[in-house]
Amino acid sequence: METIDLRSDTITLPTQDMRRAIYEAELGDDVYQEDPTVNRLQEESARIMGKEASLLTDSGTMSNVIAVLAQTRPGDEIIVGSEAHMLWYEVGSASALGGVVIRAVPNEEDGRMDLDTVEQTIRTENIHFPHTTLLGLENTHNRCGGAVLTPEYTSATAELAHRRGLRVHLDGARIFNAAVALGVSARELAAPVDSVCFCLSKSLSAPVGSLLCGTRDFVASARKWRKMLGGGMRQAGIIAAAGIIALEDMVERLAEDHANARRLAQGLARIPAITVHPDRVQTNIVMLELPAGISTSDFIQRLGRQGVKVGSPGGQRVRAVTHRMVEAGDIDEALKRIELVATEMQSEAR
Ligand code: TLP
Repeated sequence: METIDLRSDTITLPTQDMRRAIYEAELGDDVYQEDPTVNRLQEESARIMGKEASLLTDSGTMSNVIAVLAQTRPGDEIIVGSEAHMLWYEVGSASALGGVVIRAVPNEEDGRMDLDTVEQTIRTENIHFPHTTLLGLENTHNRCGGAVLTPEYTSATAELAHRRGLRVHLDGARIFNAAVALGVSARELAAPVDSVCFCLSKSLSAPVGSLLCGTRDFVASARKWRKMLGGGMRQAGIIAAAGIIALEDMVERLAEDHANARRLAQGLARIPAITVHPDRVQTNIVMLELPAGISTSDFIQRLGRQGVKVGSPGGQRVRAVTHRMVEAGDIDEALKRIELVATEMQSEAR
């Protein structure tokens, strides 16, 4: 039985072209900024995002914490959505390493935060209060089921933040999914923000890496913070080489992953034990909900024994992510196996 792995798009393996590019990459010591392949990737990334400069980091997590370290001071407060990756899945790094207080504003189901609530959450000047100095956005929004933020929403949010003296960081781990879904450029989505990061290693299929983009001064400071975190790499061109292929060849095909996610959601909607909203599926993430009588961890284990791997963001919710290594036929096969397990478990629960 072939395994269908829908846990994350991070599981994608490098393509043959990437492996060839890695093999042939021209290399140098990137701590001296002498790796030509890293330099090329960074220049290209900055151009694509419409920023002055960019920096290759080890991971999305590293980019996000560097964005905080470079734009805040210990004791500051930062605002992120209540479902933000920076809040849930980054081991508290912004607080532990950056010494900042994290304030969460509720995320709507579509990944947005209500702007009046954001405005009320920003601190005024008061001897007792920390300074609110950074606002974090996420596009696409992971825990909100891959929801996209439009350029208009991003502009309105950044305009509010800037008016109140905050900088804005965009966690664009999957910004190209958002760009493809909306039919706009990543540059348009990133234009209103001060810093933006995106990942090479998720739906773009490269093995490692994230790019953190912003002004030249910001990137110079980010480079220093990256060194402090131990993220100064040497012949990192072997990573960058695959990243360049990712940017050239892997963006347009994301529409296929989105179509497969819709196909999955539509199929799931026909399974009585499962609640899903196909109309909310905008990119490559599908969130489904199990009834109270079915244990999420048992469901995931039993499905795993049927050769379908999925994950859970908590509670009764299950997450399935489409990517380059699953095709429409795999989605149909996964649906059959999911139906089998869900129907069995529901009848046992009665
Ligand atoms: N997300 C991973 C897990 O950490 C949950 C996944 O499988 O989706 N920002 C966003 C929006 C992300 O979804 C992720 C990874 C990151 C940042 C962190 O990237 P990495 O894994 O490169 O540190």
